[in-house]
Amino acid sequence: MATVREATFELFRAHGMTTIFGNPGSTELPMLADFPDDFTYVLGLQELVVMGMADGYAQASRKPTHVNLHTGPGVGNAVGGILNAQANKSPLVITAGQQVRPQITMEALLTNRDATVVPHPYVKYSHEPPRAQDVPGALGRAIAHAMLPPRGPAFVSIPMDDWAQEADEDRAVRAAARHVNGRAAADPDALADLASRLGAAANPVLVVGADVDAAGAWDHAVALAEKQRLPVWAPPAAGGSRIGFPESHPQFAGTLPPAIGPVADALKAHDLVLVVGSSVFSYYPYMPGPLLGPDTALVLITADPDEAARAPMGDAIVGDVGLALERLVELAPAADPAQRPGPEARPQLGVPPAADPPDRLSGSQAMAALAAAWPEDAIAVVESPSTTVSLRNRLRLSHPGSYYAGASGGLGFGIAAAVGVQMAQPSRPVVCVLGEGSAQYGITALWSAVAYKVPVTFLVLRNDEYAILKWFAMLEQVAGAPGLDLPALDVAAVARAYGMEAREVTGADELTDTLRETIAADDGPRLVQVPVAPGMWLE
Ligand SMILES: Cc1ncc(C[n+]2csc(CCOP(=O)(O)OP(=O)(O)O)c2C)c(N)n1
Repeated sequence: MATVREATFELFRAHGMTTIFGNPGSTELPMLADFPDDFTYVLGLQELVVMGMADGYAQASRKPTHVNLHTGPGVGNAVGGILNAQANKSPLVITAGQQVRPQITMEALLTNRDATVVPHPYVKYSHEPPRAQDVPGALGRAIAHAMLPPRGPAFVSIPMDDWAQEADEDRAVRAAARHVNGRAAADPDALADLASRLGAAANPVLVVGADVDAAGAWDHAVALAEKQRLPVWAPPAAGGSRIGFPESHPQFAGTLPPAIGPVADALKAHDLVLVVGSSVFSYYPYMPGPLLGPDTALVLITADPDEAARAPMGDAIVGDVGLALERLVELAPAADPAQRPGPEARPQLGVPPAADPPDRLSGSQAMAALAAAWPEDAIAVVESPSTTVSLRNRLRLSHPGSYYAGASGGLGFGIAAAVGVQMAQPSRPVVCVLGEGSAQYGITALWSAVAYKVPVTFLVLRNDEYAILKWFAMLEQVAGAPGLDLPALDVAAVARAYGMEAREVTGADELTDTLRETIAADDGPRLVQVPVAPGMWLE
């Protein structure tokens, strides 16, 4: 007879979940006993980075991914990462150890009291099975929840004495054999109506969001834009966790501004805005104004019923964004070039603005130096607030699965996610661009990159401050706020302490040459630190 542990590992095998990201404690050891040879355990040194590595891996592999946490304290540390995973729609199956059942009610040490409560607002399913024999079924259900749209994390708390119990063979085998497919097509009438509206519109526009990348639907988005001759925007940057449309395409208009008034302004010349695979919208900061111009209508296509319900304006159609785009390409009429000449191509960006002080590169110069070293197929994992706009403008990423950033705005995602993305995409170079402040939240993931020889290039922009917060202070008219300077934070020195090869470079050419070298190296991670001038870089 199989044990609960054996039956559960069979279930993970059946779903291709043979990589486990974790940080173990005594309550997790019974799960890890006799660890099978066909499974890989990836150790993260703190739970936020365990979450981040799994999140990057799940998004880049499109597979449900198992994260194992240490009872109450581990889940507590992981909460910021669970919030990120929810915002990223990352299909994570999170397990946490728990006291043995006979000691839970007396709250013995390491009891995860009310285990399902803490992660609850950020997960789709939060459960502690009533019996050991229910563990495989609960995990099967967690996998289904994680993978059904909108994808996201699901949580199961598992008492440590459950693993050695005898499994209920029939239920365990049936749980392992289940596959739940959630790729639901949108209402055909709604799509036909939308296609007519597109055809009849004078000046429609398309906004392509992160979920188009997650759905593998770039080609359909490009086909619709080209057939209908639509200008294409990316949603406001804060919601831009992935890129769903080639940013070098002549019809790509740029990233929408982040706040209500400016978004309405950017879209006011259009009579119809079609948003696909994004919330409407992830606004920040608050700049009031009408949500849209008086002559502008909006239609959202999303697989997420909550996104559809909470949009503050426009119509919404719920369904798989890839299937919907594919069908719209068939239904929408080809636009007449005389009536829709298409947008003007964005101008090539010139020489980046010089820095002050002049002995440091500007953030835009650093991004231009990165662009000069950029291989076509590289992947950017980005957590560098003051240079994100400049990075997008200069790299103009144009391949699917090439960009990952935390959708919740919670720092501590970048380094860890880059490790997970690289593990899921071993044949593509991964470059992680970080502010030196952001890097600190997930810094221990540098150790995992070294330990597992994950060949990410980490580029750290060292500006000695929380630049974006100084910019927000200006917008919010806040003077005299403390805690916005970061003197003497040397991330290269920290990386060396974790065993990583790291260097600091200063000039633009030196930066490009160094990045070319580190990106080509595939025997382990490298870190390149570059001092940049303070400030925000928006070109
Ligand atoms: C977990 C978490 N804590 C705090 C913040 C607030 N925050 C947003 S940006 C930022 C500063 C980032 O500094 P750095 O990485 O050096 O980037 P820069 O703005 O200088 O480009 C902070 C602290 C956050 N987003 N997430």
